[in-house]
Amino acid sequence: IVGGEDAKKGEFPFMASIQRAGSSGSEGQICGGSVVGKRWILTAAHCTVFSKKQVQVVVGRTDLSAKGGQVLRVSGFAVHPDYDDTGSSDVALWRTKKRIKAPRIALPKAADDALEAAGTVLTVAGWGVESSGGSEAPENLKKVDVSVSSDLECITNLLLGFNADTEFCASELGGDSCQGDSGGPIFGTRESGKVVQVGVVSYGLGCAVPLFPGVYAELNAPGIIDWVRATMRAGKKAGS
Ligand code: 4AZ
Repeated sequence: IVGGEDAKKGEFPFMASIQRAGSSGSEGQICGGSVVGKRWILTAAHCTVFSKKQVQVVVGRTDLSAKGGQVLRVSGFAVHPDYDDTGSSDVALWRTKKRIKAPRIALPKAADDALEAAGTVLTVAGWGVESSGGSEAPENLKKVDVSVSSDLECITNLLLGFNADTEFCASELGGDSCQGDSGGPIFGTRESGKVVQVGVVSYGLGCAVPLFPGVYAELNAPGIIDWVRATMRAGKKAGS
């Protein structure tokens, strides 16, 4: 996360860190994720670059170098069938071997489309680097507020393959998601006060580059949320 600030301990209990198996602290951090089911972690398709034996998921920790929380191995991945090399439909689900002892974040309903309107302020959290091309990732979870971009504000991302049907953009002057935040959630708050995940950190041209808002996979896009729900319903048959 570029800009923003440290998350407080326990502030985002649904956050997951996806890491190389056997690593400790932020050293093996690959991607972010979110707890969406008893055994399911939602992340980006482009985060499934290692085999299931090479990864672990850490939940229940704000400071990755601290003790506590839960370290889980995964029994399989399911990658969205429409994921392609332009980065469209960049969502995947990882099934954990054991039940996850952390609360889940709510997935969006149709009415939550309102949270994707241009100008809406959403929050993105992660353990990614703090500047474009940065090498050292923080141990403590960070968060930053970003505003949903209009289609016009996002037009520069067409150069990168932006697909307005399944993705949205969001930005903040001096603030953005960045490398290592991929797969993590961007979320907003319903009028009721309930936190709901709106998207998944996907890609961008650098981080916090003016005129290039960060790009997020849009959970409420046709074919995305349905696939997430159907995959979880299919249970352990999903993933490989
Ligand atoms: C990355 O490399 C990455 N600012 C993720 C998000 C953004 C840029 C890069 C968006 O994983």
